[in-house]
Order: sequence, then structure tokens, then C-alpha cells
Amino acid sequence: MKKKIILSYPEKRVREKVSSIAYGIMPIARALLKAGFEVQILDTRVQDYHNVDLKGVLLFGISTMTGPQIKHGIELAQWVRKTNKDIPIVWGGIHPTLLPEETAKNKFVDIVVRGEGEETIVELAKRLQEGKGYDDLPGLTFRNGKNIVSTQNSHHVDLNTPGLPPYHLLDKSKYDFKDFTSYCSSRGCPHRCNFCFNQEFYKGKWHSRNIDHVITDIKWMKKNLKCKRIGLIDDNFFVNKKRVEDICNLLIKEKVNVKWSAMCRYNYFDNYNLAFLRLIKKAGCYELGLGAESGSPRILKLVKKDITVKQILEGTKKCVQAGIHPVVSFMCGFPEETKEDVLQTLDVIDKLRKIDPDVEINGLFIYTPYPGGELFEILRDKYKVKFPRSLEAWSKWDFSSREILTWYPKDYLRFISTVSTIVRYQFLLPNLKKYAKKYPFKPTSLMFFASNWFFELSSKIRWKMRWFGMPFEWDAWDYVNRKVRGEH
Ligand code: B12
Ligand code: SF4
Repeated sequence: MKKKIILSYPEKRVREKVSSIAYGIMPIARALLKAGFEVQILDTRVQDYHNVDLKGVLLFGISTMTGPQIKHGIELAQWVRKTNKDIPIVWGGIHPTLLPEETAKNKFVDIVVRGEGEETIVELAKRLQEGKGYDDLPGLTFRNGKNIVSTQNSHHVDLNTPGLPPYHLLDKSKYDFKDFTSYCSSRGCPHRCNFCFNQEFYKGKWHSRNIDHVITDIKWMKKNLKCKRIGLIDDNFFVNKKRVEDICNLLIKEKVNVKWSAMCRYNYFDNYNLAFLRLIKKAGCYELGLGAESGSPRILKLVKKDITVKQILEGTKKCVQAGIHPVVSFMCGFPEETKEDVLQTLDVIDKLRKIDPDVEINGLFIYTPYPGGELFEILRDKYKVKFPRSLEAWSKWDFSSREILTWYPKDYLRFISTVSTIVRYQFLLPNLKKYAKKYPFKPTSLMFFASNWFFELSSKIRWKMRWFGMPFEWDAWDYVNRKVRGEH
């Protein structure tokens, strides 16, 4: 009886080690192991798939977000199909869940597992092993003759089973967790930001691992992975203030002594006094990621962010007072946005830097619509944006890539692209420099920074004068880059 299952994370190959595990497939692997299956992880960032033995494989799993990962996923699926056409290829993750029918239409997809996949995959693997059908199994989409069939939705999985992702399945020489690694203590988010996948994927629900498991997991990671810092990848770690307090008190009581960062919402700070923020700082929180998105009240309303500019400024002030480093993200390029809205965002960035010049501005990214959010539907239905219509086509949907942003008037796209680049040079480059100082000197980093002095200077002048027209220096840079890449 076949027992072996391969779960893959398709990505560009990197030569050195990576510090993050493939988060989507590791909990799936854990559930399958518990059910008695043999599991092999194929993380193509650090492994060459050509050497993988497909003999006796019960199913081959592929995980993907929207974008270039899909291209690597299809490449893997083609190879599996060519090597052994009888192995069912099962796709899961964010993109297949958001567009299951379209995904299942692809000939390199046999079955789509929608939503959180732990329970569905175990049941599916059992059925495949026993040669039974699966058309009554919740959470699946697949081709049936010429039709695409979707079974009913599966439910949210129980996050309270003991144990961590199966790190023992990984080739330790390919991963470096010592400085930083990530951990997920909860999933979903109850808020309604209309650019976010959460409403569609988690249906506005948030569910979490209980505090005893969280503490046990963190202790295990500290001891076994020897990590100094843990990044919580929860979309919203702070949904339940009491839970956060309890976790922090336990981290302090048990002297876990690990630094951690997490994402939080600005409106929550209305309920956070300095004592609470100092508690989380004492428990190891060194950094909070905060989505401000825009400095324009009109845009904040339009994207249903449910925060105010006042909350952005006050929340940042509180963070700084508590000694927690705020990393604030902004976006531009929303439908109905005007230059005036973007200029309001720039003013808010200036105000944040006045609170403390060390407040980190994590870019002003150009909004890239992804399937799932309400804003995506508005663009499709009201603005008649022609989104990709197939799995392959979505693989070209690259974050903030100007080629896909076809619905903006040309001069507006040029404006937001220039502002976005300048924000990056103004505020991200200094952080890169700080980061570079911590590490051994490399001639390439010196070359990188030396070639950037001019852009830094021009960005500073442009920022101060709020002058974003005629970006001749960036055009020249673009031209050189395109020539180097052999493009026209
Ligand atoms: C961590 C993270 C990353 C990491 C991923 C690192 C890694 N090694 O995995 C990094 C930093 C690389 C990253 C990059 C990007 N990310 Co990101 N990221 C996240 C984040 C915060 C957590 C993902 C996660 O691991 N969740 C926890 C796991 C357990 O959940 P999961 O992946 O959904 O997996 C479950 C199910 O989907 C399913 N499943 C998953 N895979 C499979 C496979 C099989 C076979 C089966 C059966 C089931 C299954 O079962 C799992 C367990 O229940 C999410 C937000 C979120 N909450 O998901 C954004 C998110 C996935 N990212 C997003 C984006 C846009 C990006 C970037 C484009 C951003 C950028 N600025 O560059 C890039 C794209 C990179 C690329 N390669 O294409 C979007 C994706 C939208 C979309 N439609 O795909 C999200 C949803 C954020 C958001 N709010 O919009 N990201
Ligand atoms: S953007 Fe953040 S706060 Fe808004 S719904 Fe998504 S996860 Fe929740």
C-alpha cells in the first residue's frame, strides 16, 4: 500500500540557506505524519527537484500564492506528470483556494484542496490509498469529465493539537534559523479591509492556538532551533488582548527570553495604555508591523480600514514611548484615489518621522489587486479590469509590477511609481545601510551603496519639494536596467 506523500513549495532556487520554513505545507505534513503517512518535503528554494524519487508516491502536493510561484508549481507538476502520470497532483494554498474552479481547469491540476488543508488532505490521502472516491469530501474542487465539481466548504481546523511543524523532515544544512525564524499562533482576522484576502479565505473568522501550546512551542524553538528572534506571521496577533497579556505574562514568568515581532492594528491602541505596551516589550516584543495604508481619511474609508489618521499618529507615539520599533506600511494606487490623497499620505509620513526619525516606513507600495477582496471585485466589475483568466496567466501577476497595472491613466501610474520609488529610497535605504553594518563587509554592498548616493540625494530633494514630475534620473536608470536584462 502506498504511503509516501511529497509536499512541495515551488519557488525560485536560491543558492544559500533560507531562514523560513515553507509555512503552508509544514502543518499539512504534520497532520499526514500523525495519520501514519510518510512525508517528504520538497522546498525548491533549496532543493533540486530532478533528483527526487517519485516511486511509490501516493500523491504530490503543491502549495502556492498568486503570482510567480504558480509558474514554478506548474513546472513541478509537468515534471511529475511526465515522470509518472498516475500520481495525483493536489494543489492547495491561497491561490487555489481563492480561485478553485479556474485552478482545477488546468491540466496539471488533479484536485484542489480549498482552505485550511490539514483535515481534508488526510481524508483525501486515505481515500486515494483505499481506491475510494472523494466526491463527498468537503473542501475539494476537481474535474469530473467536462465539469468542474466543488464539494461543500470544509470547516476551520483545530489549532490546538500539540506539536510543532515537523522540522525533522528538513535538511538542516539548508536552513538557518539562528538569527530569525517565524511562527504562527493564530489564523484569520475579523476585520474587513477590502484589499485583503482574509474576508474571502477565513470568512472574517479568527482562531488561535491556546496559550499553553504557544509557550511550549516558543520554548521548543528557542531550545532546538536556537533562534534569537521570532517573527509572528499571524495576520492579527492582537485580536484578543487578554490572550496577548496571558502569553506575555507567561513568557516573562517562565523566563523564555526571546525577542519577537508581530502585526497589530492602529485602532487597537485606543485600548492600550503604556503599562500594556511595556508588558509586551518586557515579554520580548521589539517590533510591531502596522498597516496605516493611507494618510487620506477618504481612502481609509474607501478601503474599509476602520482606522483614522489620528489613531495612526497616536498609536505610533505610544509604540515609541514604550520602546517598541514601529514598522509602518502604506499603499497608493487605490481606485478613485487622487494625487491629493497621495500627498496627504506623504504628510502623514513626515509627521510620523517627526514623532521619531527611527519610525520605519515600510514603503508606499502600489496596490496590486489579488483575487478575493471586495476591491478586486470592484475593479473587475466597475472598472472592467481584465484580470487573468487561467492559472498560467496568474503566474505573471507580479507584486507592484508596472506591466500588470494597466487600468491607471498613464500619467497617474507614472506619478505613483515615482512617489513609491522615492519613498523607498528615502526610508528603506537608510535601514538597509544599518542592516549592512551588522554583517561582515562585502565589496558588493559597498558598490551598491556607492552607486545609490545620487538617487538618495535626488530623492531627498524631490521629497522636500514634493516634486515628482519629470523623473529623468529614474527613466535613465530604467533604461539601463532594461538594456542589461536584454529588454527593449
Ligand atoms: C509568511 C508570508 C509570506 C512569506 C512566505 C514564506 C514561506 N516560506 O512560506 C514571504 C515573505 C516570502 C511572502 C512573500 C509574499 N507574499 Co506573503 N504572506 C505571508 C503570510 C503573512 C503568512 C502565510 C502563511 O504561511 N500562513 C500560515 C499557513 C499555515 O497558512 P497557508 O499558507 O494559507 O496554508 C494553509 C492553507 O492554505 C492550505 N495549504 C497551503 N498549501 C497547501 C498545499 C497543499 C498540497 C494542501 C493540500 C493545502 C495547502 O493548508 C495550510 C494549512 O491550513 C500571508 C498572510 C496569511 N495569513 O496567509 C501573506 C500572503 C500569503 N502573502 C501575500 C503576498 C501578496 C505576498 C507577496 C507578493 C508580497 C510581496 N510584497 O512581495 C510575496 C510573494 C512571494 C512569492 N513567492 O510569490 C498575500 C497573498 C495573496 C494571494 N492571493 O496570494 C498574503 C495572503 C497577504 C495578504 N494579506 O494579502 N509572504
Ligand atoms: S489587512 Fe490586516 S487588519 Fe485588515 S483584514 Fe487583512 S489582516 Fe485584518
